[in-house]
This record gives sequence, structure tokens and C-alpha cells, in this order.
Amino acid sequence: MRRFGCYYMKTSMAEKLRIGITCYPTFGGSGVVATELGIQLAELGHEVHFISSRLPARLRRHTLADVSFHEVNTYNYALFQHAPYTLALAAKMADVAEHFHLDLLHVHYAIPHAISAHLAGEMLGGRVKIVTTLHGTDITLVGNDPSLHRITRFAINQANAVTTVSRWLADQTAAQFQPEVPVTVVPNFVDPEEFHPQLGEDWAGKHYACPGHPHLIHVSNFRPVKRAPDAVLVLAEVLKHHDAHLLMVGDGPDLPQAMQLARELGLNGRVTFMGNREDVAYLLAVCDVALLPSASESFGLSALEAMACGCAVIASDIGGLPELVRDGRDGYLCPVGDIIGMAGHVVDLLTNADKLAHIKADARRRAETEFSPAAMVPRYLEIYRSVLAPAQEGAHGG
Ligand code: GMT
Repeated sequence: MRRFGCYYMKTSMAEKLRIGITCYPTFGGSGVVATELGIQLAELGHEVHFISSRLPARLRRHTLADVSFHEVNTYNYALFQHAPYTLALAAKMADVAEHFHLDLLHVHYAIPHAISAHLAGEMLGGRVKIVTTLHGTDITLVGNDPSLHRITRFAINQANAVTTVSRWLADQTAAQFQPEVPVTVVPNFVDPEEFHPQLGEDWAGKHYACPGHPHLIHVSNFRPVKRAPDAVLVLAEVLKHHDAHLLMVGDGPDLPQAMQLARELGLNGRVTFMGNREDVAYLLAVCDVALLPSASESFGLSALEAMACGCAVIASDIGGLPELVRDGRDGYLCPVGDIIGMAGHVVDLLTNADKLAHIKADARRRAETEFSPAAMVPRYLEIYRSVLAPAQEGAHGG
């Protein structure tokens, strides 16, 4: 049960904003953050409209009483190779913004959402403001492809405000796109009441875990950048020295490879592949150590969710992860692909109960205090108010 009253004051009618949020509706971190932000804003009394191709995954668990969802439907004429989603989204954004008098559109992930928002803004004669949050591969991979670089830069520069989820990503954005607009860092956040260590205690699904064994967990979309098979290799190395069980949560292109590796290494009784799950928080809460062996990570939301559930995090020392995981305090950071190093830290933690307990508690405390909605949502609201300020002044003055 959420207790938002503890976090902030409810918004008065005069301060109420009407906000459109667009994100990918899948289990990806950018969609999760966008959804949680929308829920938090609605809890504060703002009017929130999600505009997306499907109901965002995390919104399925939420009662829709205080947020609206507008589905983008594409038209696939026989002449087209692909239905034009970017245009359908732009048209839907403009419709929703006009009908519900939206103050702003907050889009998560530049491609194609920031382009659609710009088009919607143009259709409405600039009456709706645009805030774009860059999440990672929209800058480092997709937006950097020669076919999309120019339009990504254009979209960034058309926004009224741009945010990134880490300092590292802000630096990457500056280096690769030389933005002409200021870029503000607003790190991701986690709801410490939804993700907390006690969740596992009375959980009916406990049987997924193997009682009596220490538990490792890897949660990702199993894309190559996550290096999910490395988690299996770490487990194999750990088992040479200590008992352990690994939960592999999520689905994606590298899942078959990770499963095959587990079979080849004879780990079948020691690793459980669980697919996509709605109860990730419960799974994290019954685990001790979360593994994030990614090759690139602008922030690492799954590390933060693990920390909130009291897991120590063993992660790659790359991207925005060092801004989240303090080496030696919330877990350990190792070079990408350093299986032996990662396994060594796991074994060290599993054989040293006091150290593990300390790190688990520190990780939880950091998530709860420094990466909470209370810490981050006001920063987004400040950005919203700053982009709306000139318009509001004009409206009052005129
Ligand atoms: O950028 C992506 O590949 C997808 C994106 C997502 O939707 O999950 O992940 C990025 O955004 C997350 C939320 O801000 C971050 O926690 C992830 O670190 C980031 N992924 C990468 O940078 C690879």
C-alpha cells in the first residue's frame, strides 16, 4: 500500500498541471521510470495522461482511477512496409493535448517520441511544452546511428527541457550531440514501499526460491548489452567455492544462449529461468546478491530496484552505474566480463555474513533516501514549472 501522504503535500487546484507522458510500454527501464513518475504525479493531484502503443507494463498493476491511458493505433495501408507509428503518435499527442488542455508532454526515450512530440507541438502552434528524458541507448546506440543522428540532435534541440538519468549520460549527450539546450541530470528513482526487503517474508510465491540456499538474481531484457550469460558464468565460478542458487528473470534475445550455457555447465538444478515477471520486487526481496554484468548501462534501474529490496549489487564498472552503486558499500564494481572478480566478491559476501548484512542494509538505505520519489519527483516538477513559467507569466500579464 502506498503512503504518499508521508512524502509530500497534495497539489492545490491552482498548482495542478496537466501532463502527457509517452514511453515504451514494455518492461524496459525507461517505461518503468516513466510509469512510476506518472503514478507519483497523479498521487500528488496532477492530471496525468499516458499516450502509448499499449498500456505500459507497470501501469497494469495500478488502478487507473487517477490516470488516463490513450492508445495509439496505427493505420497500415497495403502500400506501406511499416505502419507510420511516429506520425500516429504525433497526431494522438496533439488530439489529447488539445482536448484535455495539457500543459506539457513529457517523453521518455528520444526515438521516436521526441520527434512525435515536436510534430504535435507544431500542430498546436507551440501551445504545449515538451520535456524530453534521455535514457541510454537513444543516445549511445540508436540515436548515434548515422541514419538517426541528425534527427535525434534536432529533436533534442526542439525540446523546452532535456533531462538525462545520469551525469555519465549527460556527458555522452554533450559529446555526441553538442546540444544547444541545457541538459539537467535527474537520476531514476524507486518507490521504497513497493520495493522493500520485507516483501519476501509472507510471500506465497516463496517456493520459486530454494529454501536454505543463498540466492543470486539477474533481472534484464536479455539483450546482448546486458551480457546475461555472464551471470550464469559467475554462478558456475561461485559454485566451485560456495553453495548458491541463481534466479534469471526476464526474456529477450540472449535467453536461449544463457539457458544453453546453464545446460552445458550442468547447472540446471542451480539456476531457475523465470521469464518476464510482474512480481520482480518479491523475487528481489528473497535474494542476497543482484548481478548486473552489462556492457553498457546509462543508469541501471534494476540495480536500484535490487538495492531497495536489500540486495548487494555486483555490477560492471561502466556508464552511470558508479553514480549509483558505491564500490565496497552497496556492492562491488568490476571490469566488464571479469567473471572471476565478480564471483570472488559473491563468494566473499556469502562467506561473511556480517559484511553481507552491512552491504544489504547500506544499499537499502541509499535507495530509500537518495533515490526515492521524494528526492526526484520534485526535481521533475521544478523543470515542468520552469518551462511553463514564461507562458504562465504571459497569460497573467496578457
Ligand atoms: O536504452 C535502452 O536500451 C533501453 C532503456 C530501457 O528502456 O530500459 O534502458 C535504459 O534506460 C534505463 C532507465 O533509465 C536505464 O536504467 C538503463 O541503464 C538504460 N540502458 C542502457 O543504457 C543500456
